[in-house]
Amino acid sequence: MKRSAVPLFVAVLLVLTVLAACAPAAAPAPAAAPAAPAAATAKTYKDMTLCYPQLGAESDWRTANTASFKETAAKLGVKLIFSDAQQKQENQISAIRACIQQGVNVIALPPVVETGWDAVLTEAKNAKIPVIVVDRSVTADPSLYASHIGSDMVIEGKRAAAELNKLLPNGGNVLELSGTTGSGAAVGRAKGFREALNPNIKIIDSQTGNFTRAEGKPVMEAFLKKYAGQVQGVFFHNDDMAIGAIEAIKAAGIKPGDLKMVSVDGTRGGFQAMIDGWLQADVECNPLLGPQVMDLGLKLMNGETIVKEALTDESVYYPDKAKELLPTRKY
Ligand code: GYE
Repeated sequence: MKRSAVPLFVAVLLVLTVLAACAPAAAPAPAAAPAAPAAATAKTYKDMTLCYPQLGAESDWRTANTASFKETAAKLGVKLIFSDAQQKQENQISAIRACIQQGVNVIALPPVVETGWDAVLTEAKNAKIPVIVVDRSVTADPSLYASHIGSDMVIEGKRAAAELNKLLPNGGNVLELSGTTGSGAAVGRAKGFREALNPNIKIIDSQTGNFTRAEGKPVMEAFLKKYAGQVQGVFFHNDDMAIGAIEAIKAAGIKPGDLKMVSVDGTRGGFQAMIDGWLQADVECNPLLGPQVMDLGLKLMNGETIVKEALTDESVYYPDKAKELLPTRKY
């Protein structure tokens, strides 16, 4: 051991000297680490935990909306914290509080009703968690949320009125099956409908069917008993209530087209009701909001400014194209 130690030392020294001689002479040490380009530090979808306290599972629209969030999150690698509030605001509020506790990056809130959000939105703001209001609107001060993305419910109501104006050129009596009381969707649709309806068309009654088939049917049954022979048209705030009501209408012996009927959503069920002659028009309301919300969420995480109000581009569907379009419908 002792004898070989010296030659080995000499050999190592020799190798090091040769290496030093071969090394490029003027390789200046970088003065300072260059600033990392923005893209390298930017957050990606994989960094995002998104809270989505869904309001319920009351309609086909809602089912499609839920699927859009779940599928988009899975595709992009976003961690989704999903819950179903069963149409109860207090459940949505507790779900939001749980998400604040967990320190999520973004909360996307589809509010079941418009009012009563100030306290929990303030809590989120204090915790520095941005909230994107999705689908229905809130009455809270806009400084309490980052953005609202969804449909213009007033325009949808106006579109429905324009259809009934065409369907009942000589006027008449119409009924309204409205959505969940106090929801942005029901408030907006009712408002737009009244603003655009011709003065010769009278809304003789309006009752809520809570956006469900189960509640739409008995409301229609009661209407048909009360107003037998006095009604020419119906405005449904969504397709599910229309589908429930159509059962009651059929049972009453009324034939397709006897009543002029217009609905909102443009679900497959609504398309089938147009094909079967029950609905004369279906105002589109697009539930596939997952991609847009996650895009806005990511922008917020990266400190970018986003639009305060993003309204979905929508149209009206009619029976003449319903058969052709039904197979292409995604919800
Ligand atoms: O029209 C209805 C659902 O808020 C736009 O809620 C949404 C409405 C939709 O239950 O079907």
